[in-house]
Amino acid sequence: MTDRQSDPARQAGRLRTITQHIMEQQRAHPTATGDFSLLLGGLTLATRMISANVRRAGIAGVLGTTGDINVQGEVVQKLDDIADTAIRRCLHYRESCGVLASEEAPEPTVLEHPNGVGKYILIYDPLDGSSNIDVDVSVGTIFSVLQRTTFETGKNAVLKDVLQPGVKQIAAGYVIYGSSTVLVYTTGAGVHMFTLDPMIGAYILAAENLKMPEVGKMYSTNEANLDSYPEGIKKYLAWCKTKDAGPYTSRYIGSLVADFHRTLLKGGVFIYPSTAKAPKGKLRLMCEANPMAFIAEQAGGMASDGKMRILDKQPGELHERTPLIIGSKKDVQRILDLCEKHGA
Ligand code: P6P
Repeated sequence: MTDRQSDPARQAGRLRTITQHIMEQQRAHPTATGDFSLLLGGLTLATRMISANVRRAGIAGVLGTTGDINVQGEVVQKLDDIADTAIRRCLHYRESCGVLASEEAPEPTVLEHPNGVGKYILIYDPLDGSSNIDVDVSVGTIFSVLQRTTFETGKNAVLKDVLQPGVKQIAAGYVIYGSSTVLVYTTGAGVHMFTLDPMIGAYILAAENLKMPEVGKMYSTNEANLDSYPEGIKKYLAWCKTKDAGPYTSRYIGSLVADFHRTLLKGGVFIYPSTAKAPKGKLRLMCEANPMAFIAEQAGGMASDGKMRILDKQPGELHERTPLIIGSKKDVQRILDLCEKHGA
């Protein structure tokens, strides 16, 4: 290696953008036609727009609510609307995208293109954790990509096409708008992480093939709901507090993307089980649990609803909720064993 090549500055200067990385991933799929890169390119553009808005929220007059209530029965934050609009605007003309299914909208939207309907379905939560925006807690965009199985455009046919189990995802990811804007995604060939450089507006590769620690020392759950938790979860949380366990540390931010991102990097487990207030769980199967489960499994972790693998669940409706136990394999397995013995 010549001096120049070994020069750290030169090494440090080597960078790979997400666009390049997606193209490389695309080439790894022999049947790939570039359509997939077209879709992900539109999505990364939208998240750059969302990041710019989130970072100026307090001065751009975009804090607070629109006064509307969404299909989830939640008050819509102004930034929810801005994020959803950004994604729709950036994906509308990407011919590979045929259907948009937003957490903010009651039904999927079919995108008509001159050459017909695109082959991909994008399911997304435009801004998860948005109730935390006004207090400057990290929020995020979560996305899941499926392939259309039929190209019928009738409302029921489209919905049937969208309601596929998580195991059918061809890509999933999230962007966390935190101390920096970080994008994590998988196409089934490992989990890769990028940091947005605001100076040049490009996502730069930070880490490839991320692996979740096999066991962690952190659990993440809203213990205010403990009384109504399933018995198996209660037993696990009690164990975490014992000397035998270490004990564990509790960390809960109340923003799924932030709690999951920490679990991915540091290990441990995030638990949102059924509660008295949310008997079927609070988190959405298709736009939250499935994408995070795909990433977790690609990073060597696990994701379950307490009884079955998240990715095997057949959705019955677009905005279906699910309990979610996700994180390090050994932690999740310990919970599942206790749930089997004491009740999930
Ligand atoms: P709780 C945010 O509203 C969210 O949908 C997830 O991002 C987060 O994990 C969860 O709800 C927090 O719910 O009931 O603990 O406030």
